[in-house]
Amino acid sequence: MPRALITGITGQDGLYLSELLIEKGYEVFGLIRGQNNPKLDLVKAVVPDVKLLTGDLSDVAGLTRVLSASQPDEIYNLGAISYVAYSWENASLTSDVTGKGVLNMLEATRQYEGDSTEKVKFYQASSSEMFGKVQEVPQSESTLLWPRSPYGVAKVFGHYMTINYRESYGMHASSGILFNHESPRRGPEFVTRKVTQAVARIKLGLQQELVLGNLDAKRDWGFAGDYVDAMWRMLQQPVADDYVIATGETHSIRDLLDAAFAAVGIEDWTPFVRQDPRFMRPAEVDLLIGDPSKAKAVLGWKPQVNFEELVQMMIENDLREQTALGR
Ligand code: NAP
Ligand code: G4F
Repeated sequence: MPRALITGITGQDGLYLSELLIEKGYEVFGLIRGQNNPKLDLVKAVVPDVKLLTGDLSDVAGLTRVLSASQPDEIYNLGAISYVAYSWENASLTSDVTGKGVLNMLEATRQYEGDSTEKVKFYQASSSEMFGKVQEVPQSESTLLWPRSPYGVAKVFGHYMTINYRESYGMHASSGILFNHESPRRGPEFVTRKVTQAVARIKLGLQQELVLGNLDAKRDWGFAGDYVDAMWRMLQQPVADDYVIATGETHSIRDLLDAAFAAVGIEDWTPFVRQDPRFMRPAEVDLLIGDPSKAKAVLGWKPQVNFEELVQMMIENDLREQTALGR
């Protein structure tokens, strides 16, 4: 039975990846932080077979202990402070966790691997946010990185550290440059879920208004369930490498509003949406669109859920959830 360790087990991707690996027959260990993590019950309910170990990405001694306890064949480093807007207010903490945390995981892995000839396979959750002020359209593995947020800068550090550990120590360390991926498990602070939750509540008469920032930014949005499959495929390759994972389509926040309101039968959303500078960012990433052709050719990966299906899935989930809540 292969063993996998996942950091960020309580997050959107951690849950989908745990389900996938358990279905494939893995013994799965998850790193959970804090002495009373509020998402512990959710993890236990969704993936009861995952074995949880406590630790924090900023504590390398704790990570070393977690590696000895779990003895993993594969490590998926998904843990991060992942909310871009929050990263300006907490730049130093974001650098420590989202940036230096990657180095801590790589170093703990290198020490755990020791002189063994069996390579531990390491996955780093890199991000399309690294492309920032994009230097090429669409963005591929060779596009110059130009991050626009403290989060993006921290991800660039983690990305290049992963490549450096691969090149310096021959580690099987791969980096997935994943474009935005969403699901009914997406945190409500991200724009897709904020919109689908609000649209469901407006439809049910529980909310009157949706307040947003920049409506013109464009994102390449895919389904998280498809993207965790790409992570697993990367670690099954004989040689580690970097891959862009994306749909190759882009949509603006306005397109998202069109699709979400249309899904509940509202054609004109303008009476319900207000813009507020509070949600504007100090520096914006205007356009993301990925070129996933390398992942298609090498990993045999392609997205299964398109933009309209994704929005429909999230709206249906939020209508169910908000109906049950009823307030
Ligand atoms: P998410 O839902 O925000 O989950 C982040 C996870 O990181 C949570 O489990 C969180 O645990 C954990 N974490 C935060 N600080 C930590 C710390 N100090 N030590 C250990 N764990 C910590 O993120 P996601 O959407 O699943 O994304 C997974 C990874 O992919 C992240 O690295 C993200 O930056 C990256 N990524 C995401 C996307 C996307 O569109 N979703 C795209 C590209 C890259 P708590 O519950 O304890 O807070
Ligand atoms: O949903 P968002 O917060 O996602 P963002 O910033 O693209 O970051 C996500 O994707 C990255 C991959 O590219 C990940 F690495 C990262 O961890 C995260 O998962 O914002 C998307 C867009 C932005 O342009 C933002 O300015 O939506 C715009 N937006 C407009 N109004 C808003 C809002 N975003 C949020 N969160 N809230 C708003 O009210």
